[in-house]
Amino acid sequence: MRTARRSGALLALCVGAFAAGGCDREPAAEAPTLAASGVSQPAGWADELAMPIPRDLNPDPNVLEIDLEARIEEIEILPGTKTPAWTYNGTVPGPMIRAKVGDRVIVHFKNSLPEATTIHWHGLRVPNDMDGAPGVTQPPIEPGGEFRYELELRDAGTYWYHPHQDSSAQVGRGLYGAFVVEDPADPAVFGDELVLLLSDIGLRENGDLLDADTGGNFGDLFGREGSVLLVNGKILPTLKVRNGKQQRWRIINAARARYYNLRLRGHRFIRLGGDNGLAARSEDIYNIVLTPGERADAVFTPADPPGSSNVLRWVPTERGYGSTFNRSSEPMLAIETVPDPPVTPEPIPTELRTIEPIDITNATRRTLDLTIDIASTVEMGINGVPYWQAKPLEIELGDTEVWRIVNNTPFSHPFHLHGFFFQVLDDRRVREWKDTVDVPHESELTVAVRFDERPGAWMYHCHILDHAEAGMMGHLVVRDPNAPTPADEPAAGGHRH
Ligand SMILES: [Cu+2]
Repeated sequence: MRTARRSGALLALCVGAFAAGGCDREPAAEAPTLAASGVSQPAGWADELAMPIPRDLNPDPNVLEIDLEARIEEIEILPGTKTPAWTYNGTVPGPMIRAKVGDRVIVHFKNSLPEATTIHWHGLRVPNDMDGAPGVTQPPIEPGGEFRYELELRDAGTYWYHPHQDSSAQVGRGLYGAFVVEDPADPAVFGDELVLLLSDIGLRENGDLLDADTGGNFGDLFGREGSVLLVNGKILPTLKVRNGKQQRWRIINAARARYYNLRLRGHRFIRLGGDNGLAARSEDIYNIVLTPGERADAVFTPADPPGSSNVLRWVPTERGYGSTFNRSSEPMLAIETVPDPPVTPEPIPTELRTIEPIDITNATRRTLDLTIDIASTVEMGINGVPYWQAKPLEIELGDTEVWRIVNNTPFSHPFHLHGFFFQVLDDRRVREWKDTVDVPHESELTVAVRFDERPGAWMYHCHILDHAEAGMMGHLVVRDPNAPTPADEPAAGGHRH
Protein backbone atom coordinates (compact mmCIF):
# COMPACT_ATOMS: atom_id res chain seq x y z
CA MET A 1 0.00 0.00 0.00
CA ARG A 2 3.04 2.28 0.31
CA THR A 3 3.23 2.69 -3.47
CA ALA A 4 -0.46 3.45 -3.65
CA ARG A 5 -0.11 6.31 -1.22
CA ARG A 6 2.92 7.72 -3.01
CA SER A 7 1.13 7.81 -6.35
CA GLY A 8 -1.93 9.44 -4.84
CA ALA A 9 0.26 12.12 -3.24
CA LEU A 10 2.00 12.84 -6.53
CA LEU A 11 -1.31 13.31 -8.28
CA ALA A 12 -2.60 15.61 -5.52
CA LEU A 13 0.56 17.67 -5.78
CA CYS A 14 0.23 17.99 -9.51
CA VAL A 15 -3.48 18.82 -9.42
CA GLY A 16 -2.65 21.49 -6.86
CA ALA A 17 0.09 22.91 -9.07
CA PHE A 18 -2.25 22.86 -12.08
CA ALA A 19 -4.88 24.80 -10.14
CA ALA A 20 -2.23 27.33 -9.12
CA GLY A 21 -1.33 28.04 -12.73
CA GLY A 22 0.51 25.09 -14.23
CA CYS A 23 1.89 21.62 -13.78
CA ASP A 24 5.15 20.86 -15.46
CA ARG A 25 5.12 17.22 -14.38
CA GLU A 26 2.73 14.95 -16.24
CA PRO A 27 1.67 12.18 -13.87
CA ALA A 28 0.94 9.93 -16.88
CA ALA A 29 4.56 10.12 -17.96
CA GLU A 30 5.67 8.61 -14.65
CA ALA A 31 6.07 4.87 -14.46
CA PRO A 32 2.86 3.65 -12.84
CA THR A 33 3.43 2.77 -9.23
CA LEU A 34 -0.05 1.64 -8.29
CA ALA A 35 -0.90 -2.03 -8.82
CA ALA A 36 -4.00 -2.93 -10.83
CA SER A 37 -5.19 -5.05 -7.92
CA GLY A 38 -5.29 -1.94 -5.72
CA VAL A 39 -7.91 -0.10 -7.80
CA SER A 40 -11.41 -0.80 -9.09
CA GLN A 41 -12.75 -0.46 -12.61
CA PRO A 42 -13.98 3.09 -13.34
CA ALA A 43 -17.43 3.86 -11.88
CA GLY A 44 -20.14 2.55 -14.21
CA TRP A 45 -17.50 1.03 -16.48
CA ALA A 46 -19.77 -1.55 -18.12
CA ASP A 47 -23.21 0.01 -17.55
CA GLU A 48 -23.93 0.32 -21.28
CA LEU A 49 -23.11 -3.36 -21.76
CA ALA A 50 -25.33 -4.77 -19.01
CA MET A 51 -27.43 -7.76 -20.04
CA PRO A 52 -30.57 -8.77 -18.13
CA ILE A 53 -30.11 -11.36 -15.39
CA PRO A 54 -33.09 -13.70 -14.98
CA ARG A 55 -34.84 -14.08 -11.61
CA ASP A 56 -33.80 -17.25 -9.78
CA LEU A 57 -36.95 -19.07 -8.63
CA ASN A 58 -35.04 -21.64 -6.58
CA PRO A 59 -33.67 -20.90 -3.07
CA ASP A 60 -31.01 -23.64 -3.39
CA PRO A 61 -27.69 -21.82 -4.04
CA ASN A 62 -26.60 -24.68 -6.33
CA VAL A 63 -29.70 -24.55 -8.53
CA LEU A 64 -30.63 -21.77 -10.94
CA GLU A 65 -34.28 -22.05 -11.94
CA ILE A 66 -35.70 -19.55 -14.39
CA ASP A 67 -38.64 -18.78 -16.66
CA LEU A 68 -37.79 -18.17 -20.28
CA GLU A 69 -40.34 -17.11 -22.86
CA ALA A 70 -39.68 -16.73 -26.58
CA ARG A 71 -41.87 -13.92 -27.90
CA ILE A 72 -41.97 -11.08 -30.38
CA GLU A 73 -41.32 -7.73 -28.74
CA GLU A 74 -41.05 -4.26 -30.27
CA ILE A 75 -37.65 -2.96 -29.23
CA GLU A 76 -35.56 0.04 -30.21
CA ILE A 77 -32.36 -0.94 -32.00
CA LEU A 78 -32.01 1.84 -34.59
CA PRO A 79 -32.59 5.12 -32.72
CA GLY A 80 -36.17 6.36 -33.06
CA THR A 81 -37.51 3.16 -34.66
CA LYS A 82 -39.17 -0.01 -33.42
CA THR A 83 -38.10 -3.49 -34.48
CA PRO A 84 -40.46 -6.44 -33.99
CA ALA A 85 -37.58 -8.61 -32.76
CA TRP A 86 -37.80 -12.26 -31.78
CA THR A 87 -36.69 -12.30 -28.17
CA TYR A 88 -36.17 -14.34 -25.04
CA ASN A 89 -38.04 -12.55 -22.22
CA GLY A 90 -38.43 -9.41 -24.33
CA THR A 91 -34.80 -8.46 -24.93
CA VAL A 92 -32.02 -8.94 -27.50
CA PRO A 93 -29.88 -10.67 -26.39
CA GLY A 94 -32.00 -12.69 -23.99
CA PRO A 95 -31.12 -12.89 -20.30
CA MET A 96 -27.61 -13.95 -19.42
CA ILE A 97 -27.61 -17.32 -17.70
CA ARG A 98 -24.76 -17.42 -15.24
CA ALA A 99 -23.93 -20.10 -12.70
CA LYS A 100 -20.93 -22.02 -11.43
CA VAL A 101 -19.56 -25.36 -12.47
CA GLY A 102 -21.45 -28.18 -10.73
CA ASP A 103 -24.72 -26.21 -10.51
CA ARG A 104 -28.00 -27.39 -11.98
CA VAL A 105 -30.02 -25.10 -14.25
CA ILE A 106 -33.76 -25.56 -14.78
CA VAL A 107 -35.43 -23.56 -17.53
CA HIS A 108 -39.22 -23.42 -17.78
CA PHE A 109 -39.50 -22.53 -21.43
CA LYS A 110 -42.62 -21.22 -23.14
CA ASN A 111 -42.93 -20.67 -26.86
CA SER A 112 -45.06 -17.59 -27.56
CA LEU A 113 -43.72 -17.20 -31.10
CA PRO A 114 -45.90 -17.75 -34.17
CA GLU A 115 -43.64 -20.68 -35.20
CA ALA A 116 -42.26 -23.83 -33.62
CA THR A 117 -38.86 -23.58 -31.92
CA THR A 118 -36.40 -25.38 -29.60
CA ILE A 119 -33.42 -24.29 -27.52
CA HIS A 120 -29.93 -25.66 -28.13
CA TRP A 121 -27.37 -25.07 -25.37
CA HIS A 122 -24.34 -24.48 -27.55
CA GLY A 123 -21.23 -26.23 -26.20
CA LEU A 124 -22.70 -27.58 -22.97
CA ARG A 125 -22.42 -31.33 -22.33
CA VAL A 126 -26.13 -31.81 -21.72
CA PRO A 127 -28.19 -35.01 -21.50
CA ASN A 128 -29.16 -36.08 -25.02
CA ASP A 129 -32.86 -35.29 -24.60
CA MET A 130 -31.99 -31.71 -23.51
CA ASP A 131 -29.99 -30.87 -26.64
CA GLY A 132 -32.81 -29.14 -28.50
CA ALA A 133 -32.38 -30.77 -31.93
CA PRO A 134 -35.90 -30.81 -33.40
CA GLY A 135 -37.05 -34.16 -34.77
CA VAL A 136 -33.90 -35.78 -33.35
CA THR A 137 -33.74 -35.24 -29.58
CA GLN A 138 -37.17 -33.67 -29.07
CA PRO A 139 -40.24 -32.73 -31.08
CA PRO A 140 -40.36 -29.05 -32.10
CA ILE A 141 -42.08 -26.94 -29.41
CA GLU A 142 -45.18 -25.64 -31.16
CA PRO A 143 -46.58 -22.11 -30.67
CA GLY A 144 -48.12 -21.98 -27.19
CA GLY A 145 -46.13 -25.06 -26.15
CA GLU A 146 -43.83 -25.45 -23.18
CA PHE A 147 -40.75 -27.51 -22.38
CA ARG A 148 -38.71 -28.00 -19.23
CA TYR A 149 -34.96 -28.04 -19.83
CA GLU A 150 -32.72 -29.28 -17.06
CA LEU A 151 -28.94 -29.18 -17.32
CA GLU A 152 -26.07 -30.00 -15.03
CA LEU A 153 -23.12 -27.67 -15.56
CA ARG A 154 -20.14 -29.95 -15.93
CA ASP A 155 -17.63 -27.63 -17.62
CA ALA A 156 -16.59 -24.08 -16.85
CA GLY A 157 -16.54 -21.90 -19.92
CA THR A 158 -18.42 -19.46 -22.10
CA TYR A 159 -21.45 -20.83 -23.89
CA TRP A 160 -24.69 -19.55 -25.40
CA TYR A 161 -28.20 -20.64 -26.25
CA HIS A 162 -30.26 -20.30 -29.42
CA PRO A 163 -33.01 -22.07 -31.40
CA HIS A 164 -32.21 -25.12 -33.52
CA GLN A 165 -35.43 -24.90 -35.53
CA ASP A 166 -35.29 -22.80 -38.70
CA SER A 167 -32.18 -21.54 -36.96
CA SER A 168 -30.86 -19.06 -39.51
CA ALA A 169 -34.13 -17.12 -39.55
CA GLN A 170 -34.78 -17.37 -35.81
CA VAL A 171 -31.25 -16.45 -34.71
CA GLY A 172 -31.24 -13.71 -37.35
CA ARG A 173 -34.33 -12.12 -35.76
CA GLY A 174 -32.71 -11.91 -32.33
CA LEU A 175 -33.03 -15.24 -30.49
CA TYR A 176 -29.82 -15.81 -28.55
CA GLY A 177 -28.37 -15.33 -25.09
CA ALA A 178 -25.12 -15.76 -23.18
CA PHE A 179 -24.53 -18.70 -20.84
CA VAL A 180 -21.49 -18.45 -18.56
CA VAL A 181 -20.29 -21.27 -16.33
CA GLU A 182 -17.88 -19.89 -13.77
CA ASP A 183 -15.00 -21.74 -12.20
CA PRO A 184 -14.57 -20.36 -8.66
CA ALA A 185 -10.92 -21.53 -8.82
CA ASP A 186 -10.03 -19.12 -11.67
CA PRO A 187 -7.28 -16.71 -10.58
CA ALA A 188 -8.41 -13.16 -9.85
CA VAL A 189 -5.51 -11.77 -11.91
CA PHE A 190 -7.51 -12.37 -15.11
CA GLY A 191 -9.39 -9.20 -14.21
CA ASP A 192 -13.00 -8.12 -13.83
CA GLU A 193 -15.23 -10.02 -16.13
CA LEU A 194 -17.17 -8.62 -19.06
CA VAL A 195 -19.33 -10.75 -21.36
CA LEU A 196 -19.49 -9.42 -24.93
CA LEU A 197 -22.16 -11.07 -27.04
CA LEU A 198 -21.60 -10.12 -30.67
CA SER A 199 -24.39 -10.35 -33.19
CA ASP A 200 -25.82 -8.64 -36.23
CA ILE A 201 -29.34 -8.05 -37.46
CA GLY A 202 -30.75 -7.21 -40.88
CA LEU A 203 -32.91 -4.07 -40.61
CA ARG A 204 -34.62 -1.64 -42.95
CA GLU A 205 -34.26 2.08 -42.21
CA ASN A 206 -37.65 2.08 -40.46
CA GLY A 207 -36.50 -0.67 -38.09
CA ASP A 208 -38.41 -3.51 -39.79
CA LEU A 209 -36.64 -6.84 -40.09
CA LEU A 210 -35.33 -7.81 -43.50
CA ASP A 211 -36.86 -11.03 -44.83
CA ALA A 212 -35.16 -14.14 -43.48
CA ASP A 213 -34.43 -15.36 -47.02
CA THR A 214 -33.18 -12.02 -48.33
CA GLY A 215 -30.66 -12.41 -51.13
CA GLY A 216 -32.12 -15.73 -52.33
CA ASN A 217 -29.59 -18.31 -53.52
CA PHE A 218 -26.72 -15.92 -52.99
CA GLY A 219 -27.81 -15.42 -49.38
CA ASP A 220 -27.75 -19.18 -48.88
CA LEU A 221 -24.35 -19.46 -50.50
CA PHE A 222 -22.60 -16.55 -48.81
CA GLY A 223 -24.46 -16.65 -45.52
CA ARG A 224 -26.63 -13.72 -44.48
CA GLU A 225 -24.79 -11.03 -42.54
CA GLY A 226 -27.02 -8.50 -40.79
CA SER A 227 -26.74 -4.82 -41.72
CA VAL A 228 -26.32 -3.62 -38.13
CA LEU A 229 -23.57 -4.74 -35.74
CA LEU A 230 -24.57 -5.23 -32.12
CA VAL A 231 -22.58 -5.69 -28.93
CA ASN A 232 -24.86 -6.95 -26.15
CA GLY A 233 -27.76 -5.75 -28.30
CA LYS A 234 -26.48 -2.17 -28.72
CA ILE A 235 -25.01 -0.20 -31.60
CA LEU A 236 -21.52 1.09 -30.69
CA PRO A 237 -21.86 1.12 -26.88
CA THR A 238 -19.13 2.64 -24.70
CA LEU A 239 -16.88 0.82 -22.27
CA LYS A 240 -14.92 2.77 -19.66
CA VAL A 241 -11.44 1.55 -18.80
CA ARG A 242 -8.42 2.64 -16.83
CA ASN A 243 -4.91 2.36 -18.25
CA GLY A 244 -3.33 -0.85 -16.93
CA LYS A 245 -6.46 -2.17 -15.19
CA GLN A 246 -7.15 -5.52 -16.81
CA GLN A 247 -10.52 -6.88 -17.87
CA ARG A 248 -11.38 -10.47 -18.72
CA TRP A 249 -13.50 -10.51 -21.84
CA ARG A 250 -15.70 -13.51 -22.61
CA ILE A 251 -16.70 -13.01 -26.22
CA ILE A 252 -19.45 -14.93 -28.02
CA ASN A 253 -20.15 -14.86 -31.74
CA ALA A 254 -23.92 -15.29 -31.95
CA ALA A 255 -24.26 -14.01 -35.54
CA ARG A 256 -25.85 -16.41 -37.98
CA ALA A 257 -23.15 -16.08 -40.66
CA ARG A 258 -20.70 -13.28 -39.85
CA TYR A 259 -17.11 -13.97 -38.84
CA TYR A 260 -15.54 -11.49 -36.44
CA ASN A 261 -12.00 -10.28 -36.58
CA LEU A 262 -11.62 -7.83 -33.70
CA ARG A 263 -8.86 -5.28 -33.58
CA LEU A 264 -8.07 -2.43 -31.24
CA ARG A 265 -5.41 0.02 -32.35
CA GLY A 266 -2.31 -0.07 -30.13
CA HIS A 267 -3.36 -3.19 -28.28
CA ARG A 268 -2.77 -6.88 -28.04
CA PHE A 269 -4.78 -9.39 -26.07
CA ILE A 270 -3.79 -12.35 -23.95
CA ARG A 271 -5.91 -15.26 -25.04
CA LEU A 272 -6.87 -17.58 -22.18
CA GLY A 273 -9.02 -20.01 -24.10
CA GLY A 274 -12.35 -20.28 -25.82
CA ASP A 275 -15.15 -22.78 -26.29
CA ASN A 276 -14.54 -24.95 -23.21
CA GLY A 277 -12.92 -22.48 -20.84
CA LEU A 278 -9.18 -22.29 -20.41
CA ALA A 279 -6.71 -23.58 -22.99
CA ALA A 280 -3.50 -25.35 -21.94
CA ARG A 281 -1.64 -22.04 -21.93
CA SER A 282 -2.17 -18.37 -22.58
CA GLU A 283 -0.91 -16.68 -25.73
CA ASP A 284 -0.40 -13.14 -26.99
CA ILE A 285 -2.60 -12.26 -29.95
CA TYR A 286 -3.07 -9.13 -32.06
CA ASN A 287 -6.63 -9.79 -33.07
CA ILE A 288 -9.45 -12.03 -31.98
CA VAL A 289 -11.03 -14.09 -34.74
CA LEU A 290 -14.34 -15.82 -34.07
CA THR A 291 -16.45 -17.87 -36.45
CA PRO A 292 -20.20 -18.05 -35.86
CA GLY A 293 -20.76 -20.10 -32.70
CA GLU A 294 -17.20 -19.77 -31.39
CA ARG A 295 -16.17 -18.08 -28.15
CA ALA A 296 -13.00 -16.41 -26.88
CA ASP A 297 -11.76 -15.80 -23.37
CA ALA A 298 -9.10 -13.06 -23.32
CA VAL A 299 -7.45 -10.54 -21.04
CA PHE A 300 -7.63 -6.96 -22.24
CA THR A 301 -5.08 -4.57 -20.77
CA PRO A 302 -6.00 -0.95 -21.58
CA ALA A 303 -2.91 0.86 -22.84
CA ASP A 304 -4.26 4.17 -24.16
CA PRO A 305 -3.26 7.44 -22.47
CA PRO A 306 -5.60 8.58 -19.67
CA GLY A 307 -8.43 10.73 -21.00
CA SER A 308 -8.35 9.35 -24.56
CA SER A 309 -10.72 7.29 -26.70
CA ASN A 310 -10.32 4.32 -29.03
CA VAL A 311 -12.62 1.96 -30.91
CA LEU A 312 -12.73 -1.82 -31.09
CA ARG A 313 -13.36 -2.54 -34.76
CA TRP A 314 -14.80 -5.35 -36.83
CA VAL A 315 -12.36 -6.06 -39.66
CA PRO A 316 -13.39 -8.07 -42.75
CA THR A 317 -12.24 -11.69 -42.55
CA GLU A 318 -11.19 -13.66 -45.59
CA ARG A 319 -13.73 -16.48 -45.45
CA GLY A 320 -14.08 -17.21 -49.11
CA TYR A 321 -15.37 -15.81 -52.35
CA GLY A 322 -16.19 -12.09 -52.10
CA SER A 323 -15.93 -11.95 -48.31
CA THR A 324 -13.51 -9.04 -48.15
CA PHE A 325 -14.15 -7.40 -51.51
CA ASN A 326 -15.00 -3.71 -51.25
CA ARG A 327 -15.63 -3.90 -47.51
CA SER A 328 -14.14 -1.71 -44.82
CA SER A 329 -13.85 -2.10 -41.07
CA GLU A 330 -16.73 -1.08 -38.82
CA PRO A 331 -16.74 0.36 -35.30
CA MET A 332 -18.22 -1.94 -32.65
CA LEU A 333 -17.28 -0.80 -29.17
CA ALA A 334 -16.08 2.64 -28.03
CA ILE A 335 -13.31 2.44 -25.44
CA GLU A 336 -13.01 5.48 -23.21
CA THR A 337 -9.92 5.64 -21.00
CA VAL A 338 -10.67 7.60 -17.85
CA PRO A 339 -8.23 10.36 -16.77
CA ASP A 340 -7.07 8.44 -13.64
CA PRO A 341 -3.32 7.69 -13.57
CA PRO A 342 -2.16 4.37 -15.04
CA VAL A 343 -1.75 1.29 -12.88
CA THR A 344 0.63 -1.66 -13.27
CA PRO A 345 -1.11 -4.70 -14.80
CA GLU A 346 -1.06 -8.06 -13.04
CA PRO A 347 1.16 -10.75 -14.58
CA ILE A 348 -0.91 -13.40 -16.38
CA PRO A 349 0.29 -17.00 -15.98
CA THR A 350 1.40 -18.91 -19.07
CA GLU A 351 0.45 -22.40 -17.96
CA LEU A 352 -3.29 -22.48 -17.42
CA ARG A 353 -4.57 -26.04 -17.49
CA THR A 354 -3.43 -29.62 -18.01
CA ILE A 355 -5.08 -31.04 -21.12
CA GLU A 356 -3.96 -34.54 -22.10
CA PRO A 357 -4.05 -35.34 -25.81
CA ILE A 358 -6.81 -37.76 -26.80
CA ASP A 359 -5.39 -41.25 -27.32
CA ILE A 360 -6.12 -42.03 -30.97
CA THR A 361 -4.35 -45.40 -31.15
CA ASN A 362 -7.50 -47.41 -31.85
CA ALA A 363 -9.60 -44.61 -33.27
CA THR A 364 -12.11 -45.09 -36.07
CA ARG A 365 -11.16 -42.84 -38.95
CA ARG A 366 -13.60 -41.04 -41.23
CA THR A 367 -13.58 -38.29 -43.78
CA LEU A 368 -16.29 -35.66 -43.71
CA ASP A 369 -16.25 -33.73 -46.96
CA LEU A 370 -18.16 -30.45 -46.79
CA THR A 371 -19.86 -30.06 -50.15
CA ILE A 372 -21.86 -27.55 -52.16
CA ASP A 373 -23.97 -28.42 -55.18
CA ILE A 374 -25.13 -25.47 -57.24
CA ALA A 375 -27.86 -26.43 -59.66
CA SER A 376 -31.16 -24.54 -59.77
CA THR A 377 -30.93 -24.09 -56.00
CA VAL A 378 -28.03 -24.13 -53.59
CA GLU A 379 -27.83 -27.51 -51.89
CA MET A 380 -25.11 -28.11 -49.36
CA GLY A 381 -24.17 -31.35 -47.70
CA ILE A 382 -21.61 -33.60 -46.12
CA ASN A 383 -20.01 -36.18 -48.41
CA GLY A 384 -22.35 -34.92 -51.13
CA VAL A 385 -25.53 -35.71 -49.19
CA PRO A 386 -27.81 -33.00 -47.77
CA TYR A 387 -29.09 -33.44 -44.23
CA TRP A 388 -32.59 -34.59 -45.24
CA GLN A 389 -31.11 -37.55 -47.14
CA ALA A 390 -28.24 -38.37 -44.79
CA LYS A 391 -27.93 -41.57 -42.79
CA PRO A 392 -26.57 -41.13 -39.26
CA LEU A 393 -22.99 -42.15 -38.44
CA GLU A 394 -23.05 -45.23 -36.20
CA ILE A 395 -20.71 -44.99 -33.22
CA GLU A 396 -20.31 -47.43 -30.37
CA LEU A 397 -20.23 -46.01 -26.86
CA GLY A 398 -16.62 -45.64 -25.74
CA ASP A 399 -15.21 -45.25 -29.24
CA THR A 400 -12.71 -42.60 -30.19
CA GLU A 401 -13.09 -41.14 -33.66
CA VAL A 402 -10.69 -39.17 -35.82
CA TRP A 403 -12.38 -37.05 -38.48
CA ARG A 404 -10.61 -35.52 -41.41
CA ILE A 405 -12.83 -32.57 -42.30
CA VAL A 406 -12.26 -31.56 -45.90
CA ASN A 407 -13.41 -28.30 -47.44
CA ASN A 408 -12.91 -28.00 -51.18
CA THR A 409 -15.66 -25.40 -51.55
CA PRO A 410 -14.96 -21.71 -52.19
CA PHE A 411 -16.30 -20.76 -48.72
CA SER A 412 -14.96 -21.38 -45.23
CA HIS A 413 -17.18 -23.44 -42.92
CA PRO A 414 -17.20 -23.37 -39.11
CA PHE A 415 -17.73 -27.01 -38.10
CA HIS A 416 -19.77 -27.56 -34.91
CA LEU A 417 -20.36 -30.80 -33.00
CA HIS A 418 -23.10 -31.12 -30.38
CA GLY A 419 -22.65 -32.75 -27.00
CA PHE A 420 -18.90 -33.48 -27.08
CA PHE A 421 -15.71 -31.47 -27.15
CA PHE A 422 -13.02 -32.34 -29.66
CA GLN A 423 -9.32 -31.62 -30.04
CA VAL A 424 -7.86 -30.31 -33.28
CA LEU A 425 -4.87 -32.50 -34.20
CA ASP A 426 -2.41 -29.76 -35.06
CA ASP A 427 0.80 -29.30 -33.07
CA ARG A 428 1.02 -25.62 -34.01
CA ARG A 429 -2.11 -24.84 -32.00
CA VAL A 430 -2.29 -24.39 -28.26
CA ARG A 431 -4.12 -27.46 -27.00
CA GLU A 432 -7.72 -26.83 -25.98
CA TRP A 433 -11.17 -28.42 -26.07
CA LYS A 434 -13.41 -27.08 -28.79
CA ASP A 435 -16.92 -27.55 -30.14
CA THR A 436 -16.69 -25.20 -33.13
CA VAL A 437 -13.73 -24.78 -35.45
CA ASP A 438 -13.12 -22.96 -38.70
CA VAL A 439 -12.36 -25.12 -41.73
CA PRO A 440 -11.04 -22.53 -44.19
CA HIS A 441 -11.96 -22.89 -47.87
CA GLU A 442 -9.72 -25.16 -49.93
CA SER A 443 -8.22 -26.73 -46.83
CA GLU A 444 -8.76 -29.52 -44.34
CA LEU A 445 -8.18 -30.25 -40.69
CA THR A 446 -8.40 -33.26 -38.41
CA VAL A 447 -10.18 -33.54 -35.08
CA ALA A 448 -10.35 -36.27 -32.44
CA VAL A 449 -13.45 -36.97 -30.33
CA ARG A 450 -14.11 -39.47 -27.56
CA PHE A 451 -17.73 -40.67 -27.46
CA ASP A 452 -17.45 -42.00 -23.93
CA GLU A 453 -20.86 -41.23 -22.48
CA ARG A 454 -24.42 -40.10 -23.11
CA PRO A 455 -25.59 -42.43 -25.88
CA GLY A 456 -28.07 -40.93 -28.29
CA ALA A 457 -28.30 -38.84 -31.44
CA TRP A 458 -26.07 -35.79 -31.75
CA MET A 459 -25.89 -33.20 -34.52
CA TYR A 460 -22.88 -31.85 -36.38
CA HIS A 461 -23.11 -29.04 -38.91
CA CYS A 462 -21.70 -25.89 -40.39
CA HIS A 463 -22.43 -22.96 -38.05
CA ILE A 464 -23.03 -20.56 -40.88
CA LEU A 465 -26.68 -21.21 -40.19
CA ASP A 466 -27.72 -20.56 -43.78
CA HIS A 467 -25.37 -23.38 -44.78
CA ALA A 468 -26.77 -25.74 -42.14
CA GLU A 469 -30.30 -25.00 -43.36
CA ALA A 470 -29.17 -25.56 -46.95
CA GLY A 471 -28.14 -29.10 -45.95
CA MET A 472 -24.63 -28.95 -44.46
CA MET A 473 -25.61 -30.88 -41.38
CA GLY A 474 -25.66 -34.46 -40.21
CA HIS A 475 -26.14 -36.50 -37.08
CA LEU A 476 -24.54 -39.46 -35.42
CA VAL A 477 -25.91 -42.07 -33.06
CA VAL A 478 -23.83 -43.20 -30.11
CA ARG A 479 -25.08 -46.69 -29.20
CA ASP A 480 -24.54 -48.49 -25.95
CA PRO A 481 -24.09 -52.19 -26.85
CA ASN A 482 -25.02 -53.15 -23.29
CA ALA A 483 -28.25 -51.18 -23.19
CA PRO A 484 -31.35 -53.42 -23.04
CA THR A 485 -32.86 -51.73 -26.10
CA PRO A 486 -30.82 -49.75 -28.60
CA ALA A 487 -31.44 -46.02 -28.88
CA ASP A 488 -34.27 -45.30 -31.27
CA GLU A 489 -33.08 -44.18 -34.61
CA PRO A 490 -34.43 -40.67 -34.99
CA ALA A 491 -36.09 -39.51 -38.14
CA ALA A 492 -34.01 -37.16 -40.26
CA GLY A 493 -35.47 -34.14 -41.97
CA GLY A 494 -37.76 -31.35 -40.89
CA HIS A 495 -35.11 -28.66 -41.15
CA ARG A 496 -35.56 -27.32 -44.61
CA HIS A 497 -37.60 -24.12 -44.42
CU1 LIG B 1 -20.69 -23.41 -44.08
